Amino acid sequence: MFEKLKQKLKRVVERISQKAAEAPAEVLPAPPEAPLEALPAPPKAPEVLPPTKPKVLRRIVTRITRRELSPADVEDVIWELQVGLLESDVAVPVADRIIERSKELITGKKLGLTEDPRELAEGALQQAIREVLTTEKKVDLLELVKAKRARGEPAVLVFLGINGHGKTTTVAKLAKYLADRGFKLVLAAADTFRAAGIEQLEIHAERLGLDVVKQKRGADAAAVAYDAIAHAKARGFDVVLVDTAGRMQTDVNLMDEMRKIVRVAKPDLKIFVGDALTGNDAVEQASTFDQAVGIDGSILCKMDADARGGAALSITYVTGKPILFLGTGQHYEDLVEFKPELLLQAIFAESPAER
Ligand SMILES: Nc1nc2c(ncn2[C@@H]2O[C@H](COP(=O)(O)OP(=O)(O)OP(=O)(O)O)[C@@H](O)[C@H]2O)c(=O)[nH]1
Ligand SMILES: [Mg+2]
Repeated sequence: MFEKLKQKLKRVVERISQKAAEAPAEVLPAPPEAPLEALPAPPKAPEVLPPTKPKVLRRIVTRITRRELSPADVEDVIWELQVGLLESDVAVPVADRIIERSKELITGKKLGLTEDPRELAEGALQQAIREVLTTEKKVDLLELVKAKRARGEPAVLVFLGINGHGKTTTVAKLAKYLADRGFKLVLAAADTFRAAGIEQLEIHAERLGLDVVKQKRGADAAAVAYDAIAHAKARGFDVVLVDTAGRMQTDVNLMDEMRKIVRVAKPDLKIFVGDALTGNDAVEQASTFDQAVGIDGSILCKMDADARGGAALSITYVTGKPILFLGTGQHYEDLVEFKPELLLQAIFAESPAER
């Protein structure tokens, strides 16, 4: 993951530190000469030397040796960053934001001679990327489920997205994740549209030993979700996971069906499931689904196969909604709770060959 971006960021850090090394050190101006007649009488030589004032001295030393990168220095280097971000399929507004923030954080920072400009540059890039991966509104799935359980209600999660991007697999992975943590749950086979959509979910339910609520193919998907919620309430279950049909944002009927599912099920979370391999498309799709029903967060699948990482870097900033999990493979356990630091580590960690 992030192969291209990693190389570019490394070069950016290198070049910024070169620039910092070339930047002229700041030199203290000479004190203004006092007019002759105003010269005070020379002080009497003290009998004992006054104690040195290390703080003052240190301040003078650092003032003399401080270097600073100008906006021009950074501008010269930043296009490398821009190329790296765009080649990695980072969405344009996100790339712009990362670049602006990096510039802000790097320029005007004063560096003492002993400070490592590499650390300054890398710290600034990390901070800029961390910011686009962080949302004000957080979603804590386990807390949400526990809070609903305390109220005696099941938490309802609806999974939405384009055909084949990983919804059903993610429902199964998340079902295992929640079951492993002691929650009782039911799956709703609300993909009544695609042939074998119901069977696919049933196979997962059987393997995981879970209940699945279904109707016939072609049935009203919202009714299936409704039944599953009733099933969970009747049995005191904690969570309902609603799998839905894949749909293109251009398919008016299926988009209407999705709105109906949301109206009827009143989910606690509407989760967009995207395919990281589709890069910028996944980000645009998430925005369209957000406009249609207001998503609460995303899960990005197929991160294991994604060399560029652009969708993962962009989707939070563009939608303003957090990534909840990353799908990292085709097994039930290939689901990772998302934290911005995870991606930062993946981007900035040195590969074993570099160490
Ligand atoms: N490598 C990898 N493959 C995944 C991941 N998540 C899902 N897949 C695969 O992607 C394919 C499609 O997954 P599904 O879960 O059927 O996708 P869907 O969104 O439910 O598809 P529709 O029901 O047709 O809309 C399957 O072959 C999955 O095994 C992942 O994180 N990594
Ligand atoms: Mg499916």
